[in-house]
Amino acid sequence: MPGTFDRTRGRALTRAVSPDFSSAVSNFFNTRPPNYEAAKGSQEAYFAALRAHGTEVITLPAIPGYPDCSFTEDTAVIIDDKAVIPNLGHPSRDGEQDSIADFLSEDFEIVRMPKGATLDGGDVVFYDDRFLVGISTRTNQRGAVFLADQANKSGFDVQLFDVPKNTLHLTTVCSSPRPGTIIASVGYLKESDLSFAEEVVWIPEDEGYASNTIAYRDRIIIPEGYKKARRLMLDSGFSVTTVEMSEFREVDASLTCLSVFIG
Ligand code: CIR
Repeated sequence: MPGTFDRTRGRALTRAVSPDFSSAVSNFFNTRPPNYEAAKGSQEAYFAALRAHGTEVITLPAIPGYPDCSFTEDTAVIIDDKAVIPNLGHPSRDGEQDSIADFLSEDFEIVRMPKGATLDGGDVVFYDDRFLVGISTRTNQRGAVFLADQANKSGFDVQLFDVPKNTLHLTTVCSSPRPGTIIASVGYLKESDLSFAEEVVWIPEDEGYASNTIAYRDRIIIPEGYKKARRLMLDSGFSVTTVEMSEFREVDASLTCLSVFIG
């Protein structure tokens, strides 16, 4: 069973936007109250973009009382035939993972994290032979080490990062769209952090939100409205699709947050 790491992106596990979306956690961007209807429209456009690239989109219903439940990336990390189910790092979100675990138990061995360890899947990026794992306000040392141990057992290396305090997750400031390539935001990660990568595409800090991408070989999805980032992607040989993400940005969420790829 292939996982996120092989970039097949055959199936995406997603969840409908919560009707309580206006109460979603927002610790960083937060310039205005988020709008439920607009977020629903954005999510539809996002699903259409995934489908246009060949992904089957599976959408679970929203969970009452969990305004952030559409950010399924945080609720599971797929490593080969295992699904590591974390304890989410924000108390208002812990619990979202339970029905995800039920769903995934059909196809994956479920590995639960011990009490006291926390991790959001948004702190995990797969790069070729290794998992990059961020320690952040959501992912604690125990959570990162637990994930690292699971990845090592499956034969993958792990590189730990300290996620800068002025951003939410590792995926907020970098992604690996194709083998050998990392896209990273200036001002958050340093060249020395990424010396293992064959190619790093640096996105200017004022467009750093566009360092979070989803790609299918040389076809990449980026958020709408980031002209410099778009130019850089084209120059790096990608064809580009954009999705309007401003509603999700208000609550610190990026493109990858809206899915966990499960095959
Ligand atoms: C939160 O603060 O948890 C949500 N409002 C946003 C989560 C974004 N998820 C992600 O980056 N993987």
